[in-house]
Amino acid sequence: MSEMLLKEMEEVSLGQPKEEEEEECTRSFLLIDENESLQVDDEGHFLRKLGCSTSEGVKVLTIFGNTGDGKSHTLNHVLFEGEEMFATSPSPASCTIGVWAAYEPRLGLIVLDTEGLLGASTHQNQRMRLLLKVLAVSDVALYRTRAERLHNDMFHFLGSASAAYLKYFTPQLRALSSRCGLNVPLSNLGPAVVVFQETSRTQLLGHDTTVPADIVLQKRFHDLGLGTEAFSSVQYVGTQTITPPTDFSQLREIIIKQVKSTASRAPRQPDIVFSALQALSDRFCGKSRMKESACTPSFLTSISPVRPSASAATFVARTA
Ligand SMILES: Nc1nc2c(ncn2[C@@H]2O[C@H](COP(=O)(O)OP(=O)(O)OP(=O)(O)O)[C@@H](O)[C@H]2O)c(=O)[nH]1
Ligand SMILES: [Mg+2]
Repeated sequence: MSEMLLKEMEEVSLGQPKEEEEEECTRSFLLIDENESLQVDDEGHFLRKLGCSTSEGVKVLTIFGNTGDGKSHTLNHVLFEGEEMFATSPSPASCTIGVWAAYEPRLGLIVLDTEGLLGASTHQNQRMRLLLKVLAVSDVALYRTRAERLHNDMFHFLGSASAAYLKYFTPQLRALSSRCGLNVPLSNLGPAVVVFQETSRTQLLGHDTTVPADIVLQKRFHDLGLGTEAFSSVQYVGTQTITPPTDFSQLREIIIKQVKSTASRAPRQPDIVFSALQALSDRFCGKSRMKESACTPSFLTSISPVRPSASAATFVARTA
């Protein structure tokens, strides 16, 4: 099945990497700019920038969270041994703009760093749509927060993302499910979410109750009337830092487990990740074509589905 589907994807001729691009593999590169424009020309260019070959099976991890909460710092420490793979900054202005990419070869992991939420951008809908597109190609979505108590904005972001994911990708997921004879709920095909909270003064979720933290998290979604059906799992990892440095060991352990797990999704060829991103970029553009209703998150109303089958590659690729 997967071979047949893979034949639908174009063959990529890699050629010799250019010297300047070989050097770039030690740093992340801008994959999608703040205007949602892909910054690589084709699959070959994408692979050269990442420094990985088309034969390697990869997964995708993307980090989300509010600006300045340490997303880039977390990726550097959890996945790149503290190397400044993703730029960080002590400046009061947002640091990461758009979506940046790097490759972790030992895990076979494409790592995406994103523009922070609640930043100064005046294009909130555009940013949300950009984040949703990268969520759609992700196997693991990491949400980083330094809130001493979990704020509703995180639940609203994840709940809205789940709703949008289901709304726009359910037909493709159903088609894939029946074509592949998968006897699993659709949610098993969505990304796994890991919420990473770091506190300094407050106790972690689940500390003062016998109820596990993951269940406490689910209850918050429920109480806010938000669903997480699109996600294959929603897991909580907390660490309290009284004296720095931050202990990332539990987070790293859980991420490695998620990346290595093939329970709901197997690694796929990296060029397919690019094809899926390109298809999503073509399909979802900025012109508003949908009517807004009271219960529709505003960013959804600015998504324009143009070619209904275009993003099927993402889901096809996930089970290849
Ligand atoms: N020592 C220490 N510094 C941290 C930690 N997390 C973040 N920082 C610092 O805090 C500043 C902001 O962190 P970033 O990783 O740039 O934050 P960000 O979430 O990526 O911000 P945006 O890119 O603007 O969305 C940087 O100077 C980091 O070095 C941490 O756990 N320990
Ligand atoms: Mg950053």
